[in-house]
Amino acid sequence: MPQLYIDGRWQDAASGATREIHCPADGELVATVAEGDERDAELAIAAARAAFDEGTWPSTPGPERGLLLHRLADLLTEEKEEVARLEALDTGKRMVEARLDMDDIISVFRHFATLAAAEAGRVVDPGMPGISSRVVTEPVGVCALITPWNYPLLQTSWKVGPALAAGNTFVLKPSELTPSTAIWLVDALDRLGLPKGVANLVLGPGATVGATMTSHPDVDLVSFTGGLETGRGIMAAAAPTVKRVALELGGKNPNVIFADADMDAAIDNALTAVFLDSGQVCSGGTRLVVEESVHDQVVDELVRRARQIRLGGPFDEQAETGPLISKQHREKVEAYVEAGIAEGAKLLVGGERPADPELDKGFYYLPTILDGCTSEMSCVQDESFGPVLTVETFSGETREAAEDAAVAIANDTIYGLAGAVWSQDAGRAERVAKRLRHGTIWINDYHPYVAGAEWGGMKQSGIGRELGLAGLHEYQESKHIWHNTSPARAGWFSDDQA
Ligand code: TXE
Repeated sequence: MPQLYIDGRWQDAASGATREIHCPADGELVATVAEGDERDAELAIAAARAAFDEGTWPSTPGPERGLLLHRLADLLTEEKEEVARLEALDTGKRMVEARLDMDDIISVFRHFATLAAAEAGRVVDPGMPGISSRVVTEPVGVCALITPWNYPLLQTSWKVGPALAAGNTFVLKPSELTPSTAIWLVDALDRLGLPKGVANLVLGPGATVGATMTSHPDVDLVSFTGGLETGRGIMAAAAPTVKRVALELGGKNPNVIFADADMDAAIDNALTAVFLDSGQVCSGGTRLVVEESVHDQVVDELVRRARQIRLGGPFDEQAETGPLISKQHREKVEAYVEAGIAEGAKLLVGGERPADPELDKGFYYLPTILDGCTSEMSCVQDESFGPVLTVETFSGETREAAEDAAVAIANDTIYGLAGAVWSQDAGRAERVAKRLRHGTIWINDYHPYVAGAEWGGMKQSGIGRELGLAGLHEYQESKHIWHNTSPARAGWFSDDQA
């Protein structure tokens, strides 16, 4: 079956090229999909442009757009098990995680469905008789949506949900490694009767399909989630035509544990923070920043627990986390750990592939902890995107000095996506949370999020916000309409004829 979806039609790549998708857990062939290039991207952009300029979707009333998103959520609810299976096979993640992702995606579509129906604009009172002034929102236009491989459909829903809610048309390019659930998504939109040209799907490499989408003059907005280097390139590619750009570029997220924390909860959550999904989470708590007086207690327990983490594929019910996405990615993580050790970090556990021969066919890597780290080390500053925890220690003579020391370490990064603070002193936890320069802060928790709250990064973690209200506004233009109901001469220039 062809898998590019352009102008309401399924088609093969113009070149006829295909790509094999293999499960990272065991190397099994999962699918063979079309591999598009610049020509396919051009066709898709033209279809999205025409659907925006001449089609009905941008002017479809908000409640109707919301209804379509509710029906999409219903369809995903019905087909959840199959879609979770597609996601698990492409990514290698466990079914239990893929099912949770589906629940999150359903709530994301419902969130934007509700916002689409509620969007009302606002009236401004200029204080002048006969003048009505109001601010209305309109869709931005053609959106280029580019997504990564770690949470393929979830990250897509954060973009497709608001893009459709606001009345835009789009071209979607998922990661070339994980296309299956994007194919399901556009097929679902087709079955729900979305007008042709509104949703378009082009599979293929970033360097060709992605580059066309981010530089093409007919694209109005680029929303990208992925790596920092790619994000910098996309911003530059979008600059000549001054596109709107929304970027989510990962993080180097501090998990700060004070000595007065609930230790049992803090330690258990520190494991989830970094080792969930093998560390392939942009908001993962990869930097443990722990008060010196409890360092040994915390780190000894983390090492003991990390040794017990069971690795396995999507359908292994005993597994607690899965493989890395690819051979290249595992090599990158290995190089990162080696560099950390060379710079003086102390390897406490992991640092190698598992010995279990059953895991040989997958890209597995053991949960790894590096102690004695400092801010200058590359393993502390660079994103590994793997199951690697670095440990830094702080102390202070006084309560304030300890807080200052923790905050200084936690903010010493070019990133600013997420972080956590653990303390049973609510005042301290709030003070520190306020001072952390990261877009999401958990207090005495790690990882949960809700579709109603904004998500995104400060500093080089990105531009703009997804989810919440701001996540819809990224996809909207504001227009001010000034209406004079009693037109009269401006009277500014003299009129000799009068
Ligand atoms: O991501 P890329 P990669 C981080 C993580 C990882 C690193 C590299 O640190 O190790 O990024 O991963 C498309 N124009 N994150 O190489 O390249 C590409 O096809 C337009 C963090 O897999 O950023 C894919 O669809 N598009 C992250 C998407 O960009 C281009 C999640 C992401 O790929 C392009 C994943 C180009 N020139 C990795 N080049 C997060 N923030 O959650 C590539 N792409």
